Amino acid sequence: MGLVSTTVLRDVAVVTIDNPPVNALGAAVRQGLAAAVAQANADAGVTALVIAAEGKAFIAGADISEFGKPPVAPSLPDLLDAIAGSSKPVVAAIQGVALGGGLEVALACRARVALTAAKLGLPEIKLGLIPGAGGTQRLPRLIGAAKAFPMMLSGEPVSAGQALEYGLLDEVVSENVVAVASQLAETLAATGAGRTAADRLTEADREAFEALAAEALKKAEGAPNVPALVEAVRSVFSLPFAEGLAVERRLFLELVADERSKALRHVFFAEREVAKLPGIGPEVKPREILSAAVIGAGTMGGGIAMCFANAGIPVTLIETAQAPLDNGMNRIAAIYDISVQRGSLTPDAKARRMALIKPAVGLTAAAKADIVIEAAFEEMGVKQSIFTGLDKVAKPGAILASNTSYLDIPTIAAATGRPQDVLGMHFFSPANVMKLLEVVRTKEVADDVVVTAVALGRRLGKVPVVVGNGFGFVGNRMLEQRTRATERLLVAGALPHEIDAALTGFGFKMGPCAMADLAGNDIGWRSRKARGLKASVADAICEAGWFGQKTGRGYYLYPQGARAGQRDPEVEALIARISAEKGVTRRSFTSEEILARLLDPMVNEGARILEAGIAARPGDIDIVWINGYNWPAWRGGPMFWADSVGLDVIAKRLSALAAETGDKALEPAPLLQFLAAERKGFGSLTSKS
Ligand code: 3H9
Repeated sequence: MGLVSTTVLRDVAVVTIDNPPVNALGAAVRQGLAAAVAQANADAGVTALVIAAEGKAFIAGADISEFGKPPVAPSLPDLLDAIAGSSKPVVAAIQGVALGGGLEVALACRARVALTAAKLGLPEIKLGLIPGAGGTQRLPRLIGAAKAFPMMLSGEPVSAGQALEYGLLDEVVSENVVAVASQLAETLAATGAGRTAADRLTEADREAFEALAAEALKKAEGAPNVPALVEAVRSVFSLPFAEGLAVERRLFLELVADERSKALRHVFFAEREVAKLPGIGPEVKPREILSAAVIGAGTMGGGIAMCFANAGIPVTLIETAQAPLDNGMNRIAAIYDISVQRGSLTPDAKARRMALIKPAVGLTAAAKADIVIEAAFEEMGVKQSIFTGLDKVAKPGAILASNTSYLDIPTIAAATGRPQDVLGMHFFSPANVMKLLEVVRTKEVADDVVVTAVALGRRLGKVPVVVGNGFGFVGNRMLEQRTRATERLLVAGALPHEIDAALTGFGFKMGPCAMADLAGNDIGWRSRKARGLKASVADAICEAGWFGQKTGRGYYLYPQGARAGQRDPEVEALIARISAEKGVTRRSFTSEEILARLLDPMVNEGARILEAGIAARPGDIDIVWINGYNWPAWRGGPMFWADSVGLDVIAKRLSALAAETGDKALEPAPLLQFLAAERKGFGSLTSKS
């Protein structure tokens, strides 16, 4: 059987798509559908058509991997013209999700029937696009622009019930969707009935849409597809259908070619690829996790315990003494209280979550837990003694995880007699908010432990990325390069606000100086001292006691607890003094130069991480940075960004920086050099071709 097959039942041609996993509308499906519709129209024994699908999805939309490639006929708009222009009524039988082009197929039909569990949406906005096969024109005409626009703006699907209420569906059934759709198709053929379009486009609807559009444009923050969406939908009130379609098509094609949509499409696939664990097959099943224990009730441990409680998993929060335990529990309660005050959590839900967190003193409380996550002080001796203790009390088969940010997991595991059960689970602060979870896989750890940590991460609402063991794993190892680059820039002539502005201009929420002030400059200082490292400016700021927001000053001034820092003339003078002491003649840097100097060394480190097998794929690195460090998704992550700049350009800039600073570590990594040289600089980290 091909991807599209037709069965004629009585006088209705049921055209069924079967293109696993999600029935995306790739070229072969479009061709199959076009042929089936043409054939049914030509068949005198057929009076009506049903478009149906096999599998869990009706149609998940256009095949995203085809975007940006040479077009193959028929295009989706042409196919939908054929469906909409069918002389015989066509009814969609929607048994699962109908998304993007999938919903547009259904909209081109004369009527739509769906199963109760079906969901319908136009998620193109999330890929930096707008619907491009009539969605912006047909949906407002069917349900009114005031209802259609928010669906396209949020990209979130609606339930079948909601769609019925909107008038998007004609019928919702709990079973036999194809039979019911066939019946409806026959009736439509017999009566010649059909919905009259444009009846929802009233003046009141236009006014409601314009109000929503004005608000959306205000919040668009430079996203090019929001104005495009407004323009396309607005045209339903001023242009005939065919001209509106042309407007939509033009805007869609512009957006498909835009680097920002390319980046978001890369992220879409990278997010799915990251879930595939190299060398671990589907036969490896996760261990059962019914309860957990977290060691350490500090900010991190408390946040991790909240993740479990939020997911409905009972968790024991363990400390060495009652006082820090009470502090930790109070902090958790206070965080939940803020959510209650904001209205995002009911008092009942807060009580249920608090009841799932059981405070306890002493490691023996971890005895029954299926997984124990250690979030104690970041010092090897402390971690080892905890793991030795856990080895004595934890039940056989329990997973023992360390939340360390930097330390060597095999050394921690060696403190136990069960290294096969030990791995890293590195959460990001605040742990109850940040999506990233680095799952650190050692050579010794059992595959099912890795699979369990990943599955658990998803249950906790995280994006788990499996990484190899090595100082700072993926995220912090690259962050360290950015931190060093910041220090170099400060000494060379840039000021904190200039460095931060370059990064916020790029799309980060915060630059490195503001970030350090927020996290506390003393954290990096302590870690540098422990490793015998120096950073003249950062050290001097800490020596002055300027630890950041918590002390009212750091790289910036924070008068009266202000959250946004102000330039500090004293800090700027101190930086100038350090440059002078080093004999550096300060010079000014453009934002572009600052960006290159901050990000190129990160890309270089990313290449080294790939060489060492610490990350399985470049896309994994991008997912780490987007979910753990606020790298703007529409910039695709550091590896995608490197490709968009050109690896040859980055390699050249790194060589120049290495020569200028005399720092050999800044020389382009072998992988970067190789890819930069390949095909005269067109080598790519993230492209699959
Ligand atoms: C569009 O339609 C534009 C039109 O308006 C105009 C065109 C002219 N294409 O997510 P999963 C793959 S834009 C290609 O893990 P789930 C996915 O990569 C499109 N591939 O499953 C993965 O592959 P693999 C608008 C796709 O059950 C596999 O399917 N539509 C597509 O968790 C399973 O995916 C969207 O944005 C696609 N469209 O969730 C919907 N969709 O196994 C995007 C999925 O090799 N899709 N794949 O890694 C989704 O939201 C989810 O995939 C869905 C299933 C909810 C359908």
